[in-house]
Amino acid sequence: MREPTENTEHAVPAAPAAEAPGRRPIPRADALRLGAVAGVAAVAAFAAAPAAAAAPLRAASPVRAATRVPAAAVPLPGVLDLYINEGYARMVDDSLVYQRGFGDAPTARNAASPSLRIRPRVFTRDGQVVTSRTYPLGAPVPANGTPLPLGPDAANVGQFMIRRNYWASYFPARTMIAETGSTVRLRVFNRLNGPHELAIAGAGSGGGDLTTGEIPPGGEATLEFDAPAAGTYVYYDPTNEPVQRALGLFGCLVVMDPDDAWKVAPDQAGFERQWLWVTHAVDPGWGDIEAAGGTVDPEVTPAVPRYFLLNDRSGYEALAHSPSRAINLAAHEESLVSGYPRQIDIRQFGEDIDAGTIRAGQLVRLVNPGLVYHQIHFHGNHLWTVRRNNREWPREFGVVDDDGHVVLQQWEDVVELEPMDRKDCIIPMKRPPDATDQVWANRTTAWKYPMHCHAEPSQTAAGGMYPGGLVAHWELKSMATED
Ligand SMILES: [Cu+2]
Repeated sequence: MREPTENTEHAVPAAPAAEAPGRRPIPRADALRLGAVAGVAAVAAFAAAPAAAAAPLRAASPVRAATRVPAAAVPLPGVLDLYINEGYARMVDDSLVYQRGFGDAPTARNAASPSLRIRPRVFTRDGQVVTSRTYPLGAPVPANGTPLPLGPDAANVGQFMIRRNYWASYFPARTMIAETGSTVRLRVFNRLNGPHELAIAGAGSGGGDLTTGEIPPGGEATLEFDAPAAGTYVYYDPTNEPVQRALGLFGCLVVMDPDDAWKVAPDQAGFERQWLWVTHAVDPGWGDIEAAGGTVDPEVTPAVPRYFLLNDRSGYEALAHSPSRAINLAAHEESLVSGYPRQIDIRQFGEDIDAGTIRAGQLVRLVNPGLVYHQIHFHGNHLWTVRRNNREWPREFGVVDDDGHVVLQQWEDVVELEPMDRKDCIIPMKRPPDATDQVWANRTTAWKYPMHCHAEPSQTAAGGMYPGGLVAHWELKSMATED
């Protein structure tokens, strides 16, 4: 049931911020925009950084001997380095498509495995940057992604008692997690021939954006800021919006309170574990234009996405039906919602039953850094949407916004997700309402339900190959068998 975590792998030592002589805290307003400079001068922006020369060089990712190995920068304690790289990413039909991304290490354009997304990192309150796919750090990780229950619910046949504040959750590549009270320190290297930028939508004071500002070709920039309020954020390159984002320059920042790590936000919905679902739509035509040195003008060349990804997987790979055990395991851990049924009214956020147990569902953070409107549709259970773009929706006196959307917490079997949208939803993991007693009492295997996007083109790959696109499923487990 318990597996060793990867929490300590590649851990960066804590920045001795408090002890560093001459450290002057950077006022928040100043920290929001430290600006971009070419060369290494930006290092000076981190006044607290100890002697960089003492830190060991980080090895570049392995490449073929014939390929020139790009040099990685000397890492700084407590600072996450992001490399704006380019390369060719494999799609679900084995096509190679030109993409860009914020990677872990400098890689060449022709690298077999270009670094186009970071491994998940956690910025802790005590100043560390920890490489970890799971959070909370140190919490037990659910095998295959599925949290085991505490035990049967004696009052409700076929249902289970859920552990309170117990299980860690897995996060996909591209994720940064920041604990509230932490300071996020980023250094961004632009390795490409055009200007780029890293911005974080809605993470600034007053709900504004944070940004490095423009980073010239070959240049670097730093960005340091206090973790914003608990919530779900998108970091991305707003250059020639939405082109650079669509080419892959995006990721997610999730902010959580480490003292209350099983809630969406303070006083908000509790959950058993959480899932971060990041959608992406890939237009190979746009990639071809930029790869050839051109600049996409969306007016001249409207986007025609041909691949639709969930946590960077599509179709049979997103569904964990691929020949690769590693891909299948990652899909189960990061995307394919699973758990044991529990008696619940999800509108009672985190109702205590007995000590150590809770009535709660699972949180799905839906994020769309891509190009197209998605319609996230679940069979089996409806979802209860609690927040959009980190704003709580009301429980009563709902309103209709300027776009005609109802703003009210409600049951939804289709959750609309506009480009740059973030919605926090709870899936109850409950007995499906139309399962009769006789059927339910005789259940012996897991019940699996589809999730598919109702925007039908997103179900395809390369214009066909249905269902090769944005799909998933979720599972209500059964203790009756080892399913
Ligand atoms: Cu359906």
